[in-house]
Amino acid sequence: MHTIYTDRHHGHATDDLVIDGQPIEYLETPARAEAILAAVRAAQLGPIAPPTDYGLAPILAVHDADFVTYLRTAYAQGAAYFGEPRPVIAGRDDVTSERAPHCPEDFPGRRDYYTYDYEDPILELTWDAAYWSAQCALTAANLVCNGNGGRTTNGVCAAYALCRPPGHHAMPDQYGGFCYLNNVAIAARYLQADGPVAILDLDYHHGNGTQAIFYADPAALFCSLHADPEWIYPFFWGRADERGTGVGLGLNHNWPLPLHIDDTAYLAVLDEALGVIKDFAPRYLLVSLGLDAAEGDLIGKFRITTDGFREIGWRVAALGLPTVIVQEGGYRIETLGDNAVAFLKAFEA
Ligand code: Q9C
Ligand code: ZN
Repeated sequence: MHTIYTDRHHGHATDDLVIDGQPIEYLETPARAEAILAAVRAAQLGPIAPPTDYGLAPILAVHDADFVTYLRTAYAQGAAYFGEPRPVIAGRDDVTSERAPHCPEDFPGRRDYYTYDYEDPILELTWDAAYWSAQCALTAANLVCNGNGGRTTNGVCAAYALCRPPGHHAMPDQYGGFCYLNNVAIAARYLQADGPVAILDLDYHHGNGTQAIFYADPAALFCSLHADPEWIYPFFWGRADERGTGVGLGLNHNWPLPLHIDDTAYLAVLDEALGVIKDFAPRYLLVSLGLDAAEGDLIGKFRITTDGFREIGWRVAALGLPTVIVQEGGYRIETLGDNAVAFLKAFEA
């Protein structure tokens, strides 16, 4: 299987970042992607290739143009406003479900309008990292729709986008949850030119951005297994009764799960989701591969083992669909590589 990767994410790094005199702990680090890359290389999964540049058009097919302009210019706007360059971080201190009816003209107003979160920094090279992360997903999508991604033993085409920063929390016009551009949604919208798509979100957190983007879309099925948002980020989205709207009604499926769920219980729920995807019979499948469902994750509290990820890989591959696998979260550096490779190798077998 091809892996699409670029080191353009390195500039989006908060190492040694101090904000208002306080060092910040930000677990979405370059070391995450590097650990997965090293494991993919060691396991000889297949060619590792850089992304092709598909430009802004496929990004603007998902995200609001003014939001994209803001992301591109926020760092410079902040530097002009503060009189010195510094990380742009929202002025609130918690996640919000509120969406203001109006976007302010001034910098701090726009800054807080375009995120629902509070801890994600926009650094000098954040836009660059987010842009190329999205291009990784698009490049993997192109390999799959052209049939060049490498085939599994049952003849199905699949490719892996080693994206960083992740994407599934990014809304059409708001960033949050370590995510700026919704990589999986950008790839999915692109592939919809060929027919309906299904998105299976396995990240520990609910994929609220992806859900929002396709909520009224009759050509996209969204299935997400995640920690119950009653307790866990993103809190305001991810309940089982969120089923889609209008012509998309019935095509959104959430499985909020108890903390500390183990392989056996998780796999039983996964089988339900796979049944829903099978019935929908999409042209393509996209997997939001979060590895923060792993046992011992620094943020997630599930107990999925490396054997569990292998079994998940087998079962998803058994759908026999051309598949784009997009990296999302996962924060325990020590096991990220093993779990990614367990899933990806199993997917190929
Ligand atoms: N101090 C993804 O996994 N809150 N995003 C974490 C830890 C945000 C996770 C708080 C969690 C976002 C892609
Ligand atoms: Zn996550």
